[in-house]
Order: sequence, then C-alpha cells, then structure tokens
Amino acid sequence: MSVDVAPRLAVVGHPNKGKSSLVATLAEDDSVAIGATPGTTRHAREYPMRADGRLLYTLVDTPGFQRARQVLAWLVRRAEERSATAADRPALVAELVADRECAARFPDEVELLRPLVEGAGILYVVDGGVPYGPEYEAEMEVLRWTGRPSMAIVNPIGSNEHVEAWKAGLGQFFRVVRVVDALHADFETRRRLLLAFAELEADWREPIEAAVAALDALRASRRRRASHEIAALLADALGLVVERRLEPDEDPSRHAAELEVEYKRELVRLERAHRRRVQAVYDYHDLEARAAELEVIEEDLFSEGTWLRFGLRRRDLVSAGAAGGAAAGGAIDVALGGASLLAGVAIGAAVGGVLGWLGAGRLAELRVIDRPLGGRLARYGPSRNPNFGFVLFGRARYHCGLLARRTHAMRDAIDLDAERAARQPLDSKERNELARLFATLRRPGLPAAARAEGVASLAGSAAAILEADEGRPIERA
Ligand SMILES: Nc1nc2c(ncn2[C@@H]2O[C@H](COP(=O)(O)OP(=O)(O)O)[C@@H](O)[C@H]2O)c(=O)[nH]1
Ligand SMILES: [Mg+2]
Repeated sequence: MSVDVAPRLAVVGHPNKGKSSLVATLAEDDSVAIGATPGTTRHAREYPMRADGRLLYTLVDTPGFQRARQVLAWLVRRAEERSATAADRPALVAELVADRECAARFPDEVELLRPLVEGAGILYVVDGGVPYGPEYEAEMEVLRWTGRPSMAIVNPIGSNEHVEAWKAGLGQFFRVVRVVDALHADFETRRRLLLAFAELEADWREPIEAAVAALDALRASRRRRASHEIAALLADALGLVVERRLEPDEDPSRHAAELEVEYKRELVRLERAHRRRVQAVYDYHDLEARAAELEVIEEDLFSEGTWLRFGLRRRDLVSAGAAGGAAAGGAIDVALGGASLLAGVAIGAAVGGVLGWLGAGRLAELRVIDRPLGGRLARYGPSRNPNFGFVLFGRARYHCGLLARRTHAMRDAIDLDAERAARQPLDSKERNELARLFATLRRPGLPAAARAEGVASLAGSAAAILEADEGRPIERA
C-alpha cells in the first residue's frame, strides 16, 4: 500500500456485539445505526475521518457474520480443488466476494469481506460478557484467510466475566487483542486504541498519528467553543431585562407577576438555545430530539434542587460577593430577602429555609424607570442575585461535562436532573474570578466593548475549568 493511501479499517464480527457502537464511538458520529435487534446494519458503510481537508483514515461498519461455517467450507473446497497453498488464500477470498452465487448465498459475508479484499484492516469485535465458543472460530478462520492486518477487540457488554477466556481464544487468531467498552470508552481509551491501529501496518503510522493529533485538537477546540457559548449565555442571562410601558397613573405592581413569568420564560429559552448550540459543538445532532421530552419536566432552573446543587454555599457566596463587588467597583448591594448578605445576618429563617439564603426566591426586582422623553417603564431585571450566575454556570458546566464524557454510541437521553448530579466544586480563586466577571456582565448599560471583553475573559475562565474537569470523573449522586 502506498504512503498516500489512508488506512481503512473494517469493523467485523458476529451480529449484536457492538460493531456499530465502536464505529459511532470512534467516529464521534451519532448517526451510526445501532440496534438492539441483530441485522440493524445491512450494508457496509464508510465513515471517513478528515482533518484540514485531508483524509486520515476510514472506518467501515459492516453487517455481522451469518453463515461463517458455510463460507469457510466454500473456501476450503476451492482450496482443495486448486491444491492451493496458504499464500493463495487471500485470492480465494477475493474470488468468493466476486462470485455471483456467493453474493446470493452469503450476502452478509460478501458485504463484510469486500472491504478486506479491497485492502482494509480488520477490527474483529466480540462480546466479553458471553462465553467464548467454537462457533466463532469459523469467523476468525475466514478472517485469517484474507491475510489482512488485524486486531481483536473484546467489548464487555454487561460484564467482564468471560474476557480472559476470550483473550486466550482470540490470541491464537489475532496478534493484537484489546479490551475496549464500545459504548463507554473514554477519550484516553479511544486515543490509545487509535494509536494501536498504527501498529498494524507500517504505512499507517503517519496518518494514524495525524489522526490522533486531530483528535486532541478537536477536543481542545470543542472546549474553547463550548466555553465561549457558556460565557455568552451568562452575559445574556445576567443582563436580561423585561419591560412594560406604564400608563401615566398606573400601579407598576400590577405587572410584577407577569413580568417575572416573562423574565423566567426568557431565561429558560436562553438556556435551551445554549444547550442546543453546545450539543452541536460536541457533534451531538440527534440528542436534542431525544432530550426534548425530558426538558419539559426538567425545567428546574428555578427549583430548590438546582439551587442547592449548583449554587454557592453561603460562606463561599459572601467571600466571592466581596471579591466580585469590590473588583467591579460598585457597592455590594446584593439584597436577599431584604437583608444584606455581607451584614452576615441570619436571613435564612427570615425568608424561609434554604432557598431564602440561596436567593432562589428572588432572581431580580421590579423597578420603575423614568424614560428620558417622558413616560415610565416597569422593568424586571437585570438579576442582582449573587448566586444566579453561579447556578447558571454550574448547570452549563455540568451539561458540558456530560457531553464530553458521552460517546456517540449512546442512544439514551442526556440526564440533566440536578437531583442526580454530584457537586463540582470551585476553588476560591475561581469563585472570585467568576463573581467579578458576573458582576461586570450584569451592569446595566454595559458598553459593547466592555461586554465583549467580559465575555472573552469569562470564556477563558470557563475553558480552564472545563479542561480541569476532563481529568476528573463526574460522580453521579
Ligand atoms: N451495555 C453495553 N451495551 C452495548 C455495548 N456495545 C453495544 N451495546 C448494545 O448492544 C446492541 C447492539 O449494538 P450494535 O453496536 O448495534 O452491534 P452490532 O450489531 O455488532 O453493530 C445495542 O443495543 C447496543 O447499545 C457495550 O459496550 N455495553
Ligand atoms: Mg451494526
């Protein structure tokens, strides 16, 4: 194979062993057909991996073996008729793929062997959750006859119970055997697996190493783009105001309830739109539809569970508020339930439990604004609630963390339920920096240039936090 030809790797094996899942995970493509019923993949389908316009390697998803024994019998018979040697075997497999009668008798095998005859490497996938059995040996033998470079992958579906037996069996047919969970493989596992492909054929090293570099670059670029989306969301949400024009003698308090509803609805809309954009950043295009149903009941931005999970604890909030307020140069007037936080008054009891001191009860305040050219406005927002930015930020951070940990083989809805989310702490430096930026971004009438600068700084802080998150597990409560 010449150097400028990118490697092709055909993922083959028995039906329902996670072949398509492995392809979706490695290709980071959630459009790969994955099914609980065998036969979901009928035809070989190619997934080319490109970076900067260059094709680096191609994964080929194939239908599973159906008649491996008959195929092997056909090959053996041909070999005997021709007194063929082992050196002739690849040519016999090519004959089988080209044979019309075989195409009718063994359509799945012809489909999965074709890419191998055309030069693809073999990724043979088995399930380490079920016992090793001799019925797989016909498949492995047929694959051996192709003479293609190969690797076996034990995918432990459900359990690890039979992994060792599989390794012992596979080791006799394949030079390289790896254990990889096709559905859950994390970034490092995917990266190592990709590097192992480079070992299969000398010419593959350079394109595979380029593919690994592209994978690293993709992760960094997703993190940067997601961080920018988070910063933009915070700027929009913290600066949000809803207004209504007042009649000359109208009582503004009549509008309070409606304005609050409108304000909250707009926040929910901003957050949803943000999540869709972030999902697109991580190349999840199909996730939204599946999560839509969930989102209706999940609209818990204002719930106690959310504020408890994502808001800062009181002591942290006080110190961060001091840092944020001082740096923003403004007076610290973060009134919660009528009492100043900084005064350290035990306001929790006064406004009713935990939500009171978290400030969830009151996002913003109604104010009456005199318009320069006469008339008055009832205005709700921007939020002066010191915890609100942290709640929104924490939710967005958690969402990104789930996406970054997901694989494109997963077909379940994303679980954003705050009740099941574990805490992701911020250190005091991060808290203070965020509080300072939140205070800047909620300033009314913030000039566009200052806003852009605030968004850029916040994106930088968010990116550092997301990067650190990549190195630690999200524990689910
Ligand atoms: N729990 C678990 N399920 C898996 C794993 N790999 C595949 N599956 C499931 O097994 C079924 C068949 O997977 P698929 O990738 O379509 O297998 P294929 O027929 O070999 O392409 C799907 O329901 C997958 O979600 C795995 O590693 N863990
Ligand atoms: Mg499949």
